[in-house]
Amino acid sequence: MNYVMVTGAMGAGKSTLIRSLPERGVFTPPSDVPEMFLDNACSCQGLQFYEIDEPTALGERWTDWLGAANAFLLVADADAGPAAVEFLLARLILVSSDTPCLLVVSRWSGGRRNAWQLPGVAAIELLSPGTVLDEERALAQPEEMERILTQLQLLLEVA
Ligand SMILES: Nc1nc2c(ncn2[C@@H]2O[C@H](COP(=O)(O)OP(=O)(O)O)[C@@H](O)[C@H]2O)c(=O)[nH]1
Ligand SMILES: [Mg+2]
Repeated sequence: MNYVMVTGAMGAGKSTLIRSLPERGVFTPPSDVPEMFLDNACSCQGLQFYEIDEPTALGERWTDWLGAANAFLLVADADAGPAAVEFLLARLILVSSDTPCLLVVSRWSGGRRNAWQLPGVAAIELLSPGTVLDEERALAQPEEMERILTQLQLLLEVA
């Protein structure tokens, strides 16, 4: 089973991304990790997605959950800039340097894509501002989600 840890700063767009996955199924927790309360997790196309926000990922208590990931999906807010993800990225590399990291830059409305080519990032996907459902929630475009899922599967195949 392949586990994808969705992480990033608070408000970056992690929950939006998980909510936008097509055909969301039940999450099966990895074995050999302490039982923890996840506020967002699901399966999709054979992948198990779970959200861990930056402050939690930086702490020691969830280290096993970081180690359980077969891929990291690091969500960054385009407006915050690449420097804002460097600290968390360093932590991911420290815990699991062989685990591929897909960087998804959310709310992308154009700019210098190359600036996001950070060390430790295996691939970058840009996610444009999706559809706003209501004041609290947005939803990404299905074609963009397909693109992200394809890239993830690719990274997992070569890993
Ligand atoms: N317009 C727009 N709003 C977004 C987008 N992604 C997230 N948001 C909004 O930003 C807020 C935080 O997003 P959320 O996915 O909950 O972030 P999380 O803290 O990383 O899980 C929510 O109000 C979302 O509706 C986006 O692509 N476009
Ligand atoms: Mg969230």
